[in-house]
Amino acid sequence: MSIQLYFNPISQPSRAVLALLILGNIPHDLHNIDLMKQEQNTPEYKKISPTGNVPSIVDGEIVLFESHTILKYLARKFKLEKFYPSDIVEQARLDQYLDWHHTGTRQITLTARDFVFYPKFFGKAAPENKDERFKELDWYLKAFEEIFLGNGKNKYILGFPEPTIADLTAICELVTLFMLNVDLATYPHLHQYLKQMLSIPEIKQVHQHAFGFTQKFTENLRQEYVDLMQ
Ligand SMILES: N[C@@H](CCC(=O)N[C@@H](CS)C(=O)NCC(=O)O)C(=O)O
Repeated sequence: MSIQLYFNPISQPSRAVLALLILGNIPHDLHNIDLMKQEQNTPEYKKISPTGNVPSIVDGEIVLFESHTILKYLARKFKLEKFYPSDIVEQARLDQYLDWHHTGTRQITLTARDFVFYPKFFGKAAPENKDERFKELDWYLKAFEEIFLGNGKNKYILGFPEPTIADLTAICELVTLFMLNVDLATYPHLHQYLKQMLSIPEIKQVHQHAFGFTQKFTENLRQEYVDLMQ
């Protein structure tokens, strides 16, 4: 039976789950939830995801929300050992990143939401503490480089030899840096990591829609982003 994925291609955690479904050759059907039309808040969808968020999945009787829960479930169910090892110590090492991600790397999306997305699409005023928020973001990006990429020593998060679910979730957030037009020269290890991850065709593929969207409304989009997505 195919996994039913409820998602939106602009949503970072949705893309992470989609990437694993594709890379893991897991049979699946896609159900696009239009966030602009508030489809995430319909009573029908809330039976699947009571938080009113994407992504969520239905696997027969099993209904799950929260992307990291879904990623671990799929990797375990389909025995995708290289994406999420069965060894509990290795799992715990990866879980460190997965937990940090929600309040760490996810700052990228929260910053893009408050300073780009809401003002542009909903006419909402950007917060006044811009300098403070961008300083905080800079701290998180440098922490990502140092702690998880070992300042360039690690090809993949925490030195795993191949991309894991930690990398799948991370890259989806990092691509959102494009919306902020951040200069990647400030983060050389992150830049290198983006190059590596986006050289995987399936990973690039899941970001095409979101990138097209970014290209449409970002003035003076940096050439380095276009190069990464070519
Ligand atoms: N921690 C959740 C985050 C899910 C989330 O924030 N999804 C956003 C899209 S990226 C959403 O569905 N937002 C709906 C809304 O804001 O109403 C996960 O990892 O799945």
